[in-house]
Amino acid sequence: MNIKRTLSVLCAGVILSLGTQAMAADDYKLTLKLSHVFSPAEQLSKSMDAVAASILEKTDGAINIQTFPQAQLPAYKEGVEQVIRGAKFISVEDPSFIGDYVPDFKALYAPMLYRSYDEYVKLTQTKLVADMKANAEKQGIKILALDYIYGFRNLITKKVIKTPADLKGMKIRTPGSKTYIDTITAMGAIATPLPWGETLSAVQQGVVDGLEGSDFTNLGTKVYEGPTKNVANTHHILGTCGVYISPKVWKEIPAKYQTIIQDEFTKGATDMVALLKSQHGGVVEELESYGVKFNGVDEAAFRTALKPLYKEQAGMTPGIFKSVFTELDGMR
Ligand code: X3X
Repeated sequence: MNIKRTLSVLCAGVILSLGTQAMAADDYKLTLKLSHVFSPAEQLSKSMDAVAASILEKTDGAINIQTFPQAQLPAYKEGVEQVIRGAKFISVEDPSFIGDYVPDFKALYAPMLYRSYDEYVKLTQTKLVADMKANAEKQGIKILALDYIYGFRNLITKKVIKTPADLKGMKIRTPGSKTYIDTITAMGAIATPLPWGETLSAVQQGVVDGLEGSDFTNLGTKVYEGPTKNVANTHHILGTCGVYISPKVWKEIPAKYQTIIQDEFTKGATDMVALLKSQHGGVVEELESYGVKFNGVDEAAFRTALKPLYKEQAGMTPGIFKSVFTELDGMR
């Protein structure tokens, strides 16, 4: 076959395959189930719904993300396991729940690290965290976002708490990850892990003496209606959620849709942080109008109590805490 004819056959083949890909991309449809534990009244839920709607619209219906709040589907550790298994599933949980697969994320989500939302957001944009995300992808977790911040977590109890000694013997509900259990234990209480769905009844029935969560959680899930009317402003953990999908599922998605999905989740987090910053003052006022009382705490005493947690755990990158503190010091 002469050169000219060979070239024209090759070109026809390339055009055909591009055409098929384009057609495939145009015919492409994917439904993903997105699971989280937040109630529909909380901003996290609203933000996930808004991002899903925007992705559906911008992909002309090709990418349909069905959102499931309040742990209707597997959530927490079980939700992350769905991602690891390669399910068509998006898990929205705080980074402590991917810490079992990439321990360095337990350092990112360690207690009393951040003084503001912005410090955390800036840290997520560093090479240090980019390397952690690359490692997560190797472990089967593609991270689409890390900064769906839902507020600093405080102690929410029946009695006023000011020092670690005040927590002695008190059962405090936490989510089920090691980070929370270690944090509340080090702060002086008896960590009592429960799924969110069992938490308010446990408080009502006196199974626990209190819980810890953000002011947005307090308002959004009506914790304030129960007996735990005292909030100790410990700010012991910055509550934030990441958005996780299987790399196997991700790479099957046509690039043009990947770009839309990534852009919308990135924008959704930026919008949510701005919203919570503007809303926090009003949330505190509204909680106070329901009889919630806020108090300061002996921050130095809690920092001292939490210091042992900045020790590298199994699987962590040597010096990870030093790297995190260096980045944060550089911002201050
Ligand atoms: O993994 C996502 C959150 O960190 C889980 O925190 P949790 O179980 O205290 O739930 C927060 C509430 O706002 C849920 O409504």
